[in-house]
Amino acid sequence: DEASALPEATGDARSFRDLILAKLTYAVGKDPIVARDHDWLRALSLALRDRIVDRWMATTRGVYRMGGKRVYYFSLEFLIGRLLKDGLNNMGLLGTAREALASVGVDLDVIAELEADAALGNGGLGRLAACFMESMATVGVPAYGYGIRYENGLFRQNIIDGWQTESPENWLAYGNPWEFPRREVAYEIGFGGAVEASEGWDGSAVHAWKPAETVLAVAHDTPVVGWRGLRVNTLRLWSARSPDPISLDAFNAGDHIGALTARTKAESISRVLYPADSTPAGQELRLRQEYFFTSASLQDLVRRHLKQHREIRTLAQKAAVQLNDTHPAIAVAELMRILIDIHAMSWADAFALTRDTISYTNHTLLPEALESWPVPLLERLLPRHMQIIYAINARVLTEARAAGATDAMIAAVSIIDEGHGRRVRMGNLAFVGSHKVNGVSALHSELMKETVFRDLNTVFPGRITNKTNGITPRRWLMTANPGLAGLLRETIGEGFLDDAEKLVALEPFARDPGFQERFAAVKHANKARLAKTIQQTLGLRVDPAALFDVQVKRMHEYKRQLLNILETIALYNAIRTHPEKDWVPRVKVFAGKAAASYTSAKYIIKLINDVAKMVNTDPAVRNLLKVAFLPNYNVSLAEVIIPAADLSEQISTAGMEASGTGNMKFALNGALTIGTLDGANVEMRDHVGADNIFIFGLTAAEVEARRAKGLNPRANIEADPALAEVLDAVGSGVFSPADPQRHRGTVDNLTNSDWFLVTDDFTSYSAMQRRIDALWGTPAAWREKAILNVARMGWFSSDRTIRDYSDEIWGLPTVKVG
Ligand code: 26Y
Repeated sequence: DEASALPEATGDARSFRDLILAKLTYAVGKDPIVARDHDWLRALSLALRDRIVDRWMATTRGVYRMGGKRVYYFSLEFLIGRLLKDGLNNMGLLGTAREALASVGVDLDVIAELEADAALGNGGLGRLAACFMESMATVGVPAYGYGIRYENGLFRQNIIDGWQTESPENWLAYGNPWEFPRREVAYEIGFGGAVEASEGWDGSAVHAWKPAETVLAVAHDTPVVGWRGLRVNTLRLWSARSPDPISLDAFNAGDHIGALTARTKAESISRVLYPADSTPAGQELRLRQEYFFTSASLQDLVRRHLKQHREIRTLAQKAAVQLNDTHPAIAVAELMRILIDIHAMSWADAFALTRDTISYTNHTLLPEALESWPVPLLERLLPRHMQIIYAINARVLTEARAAGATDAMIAAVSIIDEGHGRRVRMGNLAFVGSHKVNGVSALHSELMKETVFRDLNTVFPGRITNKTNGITPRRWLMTANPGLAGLLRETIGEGFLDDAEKLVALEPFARDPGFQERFAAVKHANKARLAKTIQQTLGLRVDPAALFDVQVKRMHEYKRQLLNILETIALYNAIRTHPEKDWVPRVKVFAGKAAASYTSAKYIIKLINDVAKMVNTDPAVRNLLKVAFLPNYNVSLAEVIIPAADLSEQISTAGMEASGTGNMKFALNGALTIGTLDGANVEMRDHVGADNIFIFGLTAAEVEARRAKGLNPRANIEADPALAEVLDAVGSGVFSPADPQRHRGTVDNLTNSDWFLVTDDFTSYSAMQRRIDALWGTPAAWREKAILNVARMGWFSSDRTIRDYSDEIWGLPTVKVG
């Protein structure tokens, strides 16, 4: 019969199969003979969760007994993606689960694809938080991630006739097998109302905030398992609930909708992720989200501390709060409020304790991305916090004066921006309330000292420190690229699994023809898989033998997808004019979401799709060039695209990309990088060697100098006939014949202002692409460089980053794994 044709599970796989079957029966409520793929996915996830929970309890108990310091990572975003394969891999159960499922006729890879992609973040900052959570569990940092359990994460991007449209993403539609709702862990979060001042026993002023409105924050815990399952930490996400589910008075009076408005308003706080990652929303709901999760998290950790240690004064010895950008910066005022108003601490003691507890990571220098809130809004929503902010500011400014600050410096270090209708600068608040403030790459941290925080750095020297970003090699190498991970294991042994820097052992194989062949075969298989995805989603056939040239990331003018597509057009023109040359076949892959309101970024998406339409169907191109814009870029799609790339595009205007982390993922997977000296690209060049990365374009200093003296895009265009031809074509509607004016605005903007220096860097970018073509013609030389990239990228493991934070910011010991 059919069942006997299935492979027999043995050993561990047999007991795991039994656990899966028990979950299917008793938790999912399905008989195996009628179970569908989603049922199997749920059963498997619950079975894995059981195994994780055993370790979770052991870890949590151990941490409690040790009585040591815990890290609290406060982030409005956690871009986690799928958890099944990564969890299985870290628990050492990937093979076991595959065999267990095969024995009941189910394909692990098929059901794993059904898991929702948890997109509770926009891009780099949110994904960094997810990598950090995994690395903290791996290196033995007892940590809690704190954030919001958005019901709807980042929007789904649809491409309709080449235009982006957005629709809601419903990641909870099939339930979430990983989380544990903790209805008993609920905190009251106040908004509005007034502050009552009275006299304390010693004559000092006592402040009591009486909020007008209260929302409940309910905890949902997800275990986060580290490599080899040695430690499991907790991601605690807050969901907003109304204390009054319904207004019965309104209901009884016949107002059935009005009876629910208070509830709807309260619950809207955790409804949806703000989908912008550079222009602050500036809206009240966003500020509510920020305060909601920050207050709940601080209440939670203070309660945990007091329960165990009984004494609030030791908080900084037992808790390190890391602020992921300014989004939770209100924590400075909220912790002060808790210490002073609730625990009756003196101002000086409270401020010292706050500063010793909190530290802050900055992720951007873009002035328009720095959060600031209008004073009247903060005053209305959080009146007590506004008082505390004024009081902090007065003391900081006094300190600054004493240190010899000029009026200009005072204006710059002030938490209140008096220049733009009185606003609270959240970056300054976070800075003065932290013992350490870090940037995310060496260049970015230096620029922080010279630009946004120049004067704060003078008043508080030594506070700014660098912690170069990293990525978890478990998800981004082992899970995403099992072919490469397997080859590496056979070649250099298992050491690199526990310590990514051991990848250097690969260096001696870089020129080995046999190894090169096997390395290339893995890459080819990954490219064939991506080619299949491209065929399925776009109906476009691409050749896995072509050079796969990839730019995937959020759509932003400073990331310069426009530079890439303009150069693609130049290449298209050149192929048509010189069909006799031996062009390197290329596939240009793009993916990325634009914020819904970011019009110019949406036009760039449309331009890429317009170009794709023409190039992909032009017989004169003879398949030498294909352009693919893959819709709905997310973590799961990244896991397919990145291992398949030959060339990684990291071409931001120098000085504007704080770090980048996609750059690291590509290089670790054996892509060569074409990039500017921006963010972590600089350190990547130092590690992989200048011969193994293609650096072009202006430096950050040169960009600054050109902007200072005035940009001259017209001169740039005149000096490069190929560029002039491209802009003429785009501007006159060659790629948009039905609407010739469509891309006029994009071209005019480049010609007249070009803030991102696309025309300044075009010529050197284009020249570098032709050098890359030449190298591609010598496969042995290309492969050698690619292998050296893999060998030398270990330092960019987020395990290293977390050890740096532990040593230099949190004051925590870490463990070696394996
Ligand atoms: C204020 C609000 C609109 C906002 C929301 C999200 C502002 C910024 C963001 C997200 C920023 C972000 O993702 N920044 C990226 O952080 C990465 C991790 O450090 C860096 O690698 C990357 O260069 C930086 O752009």
